[in-house]
Amino acid sequence: MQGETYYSVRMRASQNGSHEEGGKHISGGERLSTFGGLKDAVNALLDKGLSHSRGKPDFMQIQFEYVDDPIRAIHPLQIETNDANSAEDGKALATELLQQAGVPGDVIEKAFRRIDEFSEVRGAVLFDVRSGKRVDERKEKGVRVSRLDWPDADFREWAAKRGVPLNSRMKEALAVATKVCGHPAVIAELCWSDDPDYITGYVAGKKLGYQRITKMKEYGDESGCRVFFVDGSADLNDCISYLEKKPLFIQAGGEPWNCH
Ligand code: WAQ
Ligand code: MG
Repeated sequence: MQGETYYSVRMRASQNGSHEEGGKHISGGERLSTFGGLKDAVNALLDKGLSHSRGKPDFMQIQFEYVDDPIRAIHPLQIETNDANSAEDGKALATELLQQAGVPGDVIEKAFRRIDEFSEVRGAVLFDVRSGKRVDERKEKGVRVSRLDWPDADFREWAAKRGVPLNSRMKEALAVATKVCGHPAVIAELCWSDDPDYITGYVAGKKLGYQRITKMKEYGDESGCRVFFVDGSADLNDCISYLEKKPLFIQAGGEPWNCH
């Protein structure tokens, strides 16, 4: 990967107009690609946005741009799967795991109380573990983790070694969580999909790893969330710029996750 030139490729799709016009968010995606791989990357993102369980988009934007920054490769977080019998169980388990990662109980409660509002955001919400307040000031846009990718051959090898199914959604989520937890200001992440046909979610943390939770909501429910619990006394501009701009590959043979 070293020495090659890479491009950040991003897609967003919505229905009933663009996101700016108040359209419904359908799908988003991000990749890192060589020049030669651009056609495949754009096509993969086009497919992702066109065939989505949240609906048919009438607005889509796909763009690529040159990445003028060396790209590091880091090792994916450890993964574990926790079974939950109901959405209620799943949320209780998520609360426990977030606490284990160092998020105070009252802060978790405050975040859960605002979860409907956060589910309207098309990126992630940054939530301060000190004040129990949202601190990203990005409104319905949120913070979108970009400039990351996990080369497929490496993912396949990683999955085969662990007997993990080749689930592209898990691959993407684990890549996001690994990048997110790589920043020192991030204490933990809470996420579940806004897709009505996917009910597994996760809590992730540096030491905790990527803890999947098999049921976080009911089938048919179109509300998801992505909350990054951060230490509000840290430099949050640095954190946001890392999440949006710092290019990163996930690679089984890469550096340990705790680098930045
Ligand atoms: N950066 C920030 N926020 C994002 C990003 C990103 N790159 N991608 C998605 N989001 C936010 C956004 O608000 C979405 O509405 C929400 O997260 C859910 O995104 O089996 O599929 O892509 O191990 O629907 C987790 C479990 C699946 C996977 C999560 O999320 C597994 C999922 P989705
Ligand atoms: Mg989604």
